[in-house]
Amino acid sequence: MYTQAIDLPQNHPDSPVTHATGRDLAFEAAIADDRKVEPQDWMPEGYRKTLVRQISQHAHSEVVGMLPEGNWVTRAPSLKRKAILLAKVQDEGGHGLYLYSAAETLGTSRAEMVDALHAGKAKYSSIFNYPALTWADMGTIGWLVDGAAIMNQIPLCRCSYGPYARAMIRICKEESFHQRQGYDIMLSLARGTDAQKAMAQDAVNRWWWPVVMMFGPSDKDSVHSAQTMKWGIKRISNDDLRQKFIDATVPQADLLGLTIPDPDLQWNPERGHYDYGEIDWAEFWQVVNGDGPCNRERLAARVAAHDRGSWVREAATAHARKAAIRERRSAA
Ligand code: FAQ
Repeated sequence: MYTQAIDLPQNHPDSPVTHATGRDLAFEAAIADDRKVEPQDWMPEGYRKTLVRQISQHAHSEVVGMLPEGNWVTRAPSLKRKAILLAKVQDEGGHGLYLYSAAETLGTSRAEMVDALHAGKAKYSSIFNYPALTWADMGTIGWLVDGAAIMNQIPLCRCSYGPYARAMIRICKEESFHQRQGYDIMLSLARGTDAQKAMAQDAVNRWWWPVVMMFGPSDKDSVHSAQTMKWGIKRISNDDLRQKFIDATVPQADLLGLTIPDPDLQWNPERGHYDYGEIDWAEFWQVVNGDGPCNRERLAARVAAHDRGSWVREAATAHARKAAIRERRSAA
């Protein structure tokens, strides 16, 4: 699917210029008819930049998101849980790779995107700047963080940009397993000893509000939503997704016998939704702007992993160069 990246997008600086109005109209028609925009199609520069921003941030989130859970692989309480967690963390790495590939079809290289992350210029999801302190955090991350990620990502399967939409279909299938494995951990803890139930409740208390914030600023403060919704990238607004997530999650918490740490949470029969309390936006922006509990630690871990892997990249490049020389020689 991503071999399309080797074609030049139509508005690449090296592409021949064709009739501007025709290109605009073709793009507008594709959006209006809900057809996919593909890498070879002409697209406005703003559309391309927006996609690179969102897809690369998404890829970085998947890769940084491996850290809180990766930290628990050696401490999983059984071989079965260890194997499941290992597979989950590996899946998140895979999601990062599909997404970097999808972003590369827009004419930006993975090296550029990774450099921007390491330089602190590119964002990744606020949620991964919170610490995973106990085994119950593995259940809560799967249940709530993956649950929120799915809620946000299902509409992205209908995104107007083909490579992103197609990557999201596979990612969402895997995320739904992740959510269920998290809920399964929570069920075991909630049905366990008093200490296990208390551990589960403590994890929910710490993760609930950061997860609610994960959907992004409220619609009135979301700078990109209006345009990205016009372009069919985003299909549902930040606040609407947040509400859908809360409505879906409260009954799941009830089934576990766990309390959601929001005294204002209550069913509103007129709205047909749960009302919920005030979000601490100051905390959200502090974390987004680099000053959350684990921002420095997360970035340092990614930079160190990248540096430690430089010999692998060098060896792979040298191997590819030699293979190409051998192929040329045998063809001559
Ligand atoms: N954290 O105008 P908006 C996962 C920024 S994957 C940090 O509303 P937009 C899987 C936003 O970038 C989780 N920054 O922006 C997993 C913008 O700043 P900019 C990641 C945030 O793009 C599970 C500014 O605020 N998912 O969890 C956040 O229309 C378990 C203004 O905001 C995606 O990336 C935030 N939470 O809407 C992995 C999904 N929210 O760029 C491991 C794709 C907002 O101008 C373990 N992305 N900002 O500098 C999206 O759907 C959108 O980009 C939003 C933000 C909804 C995140």
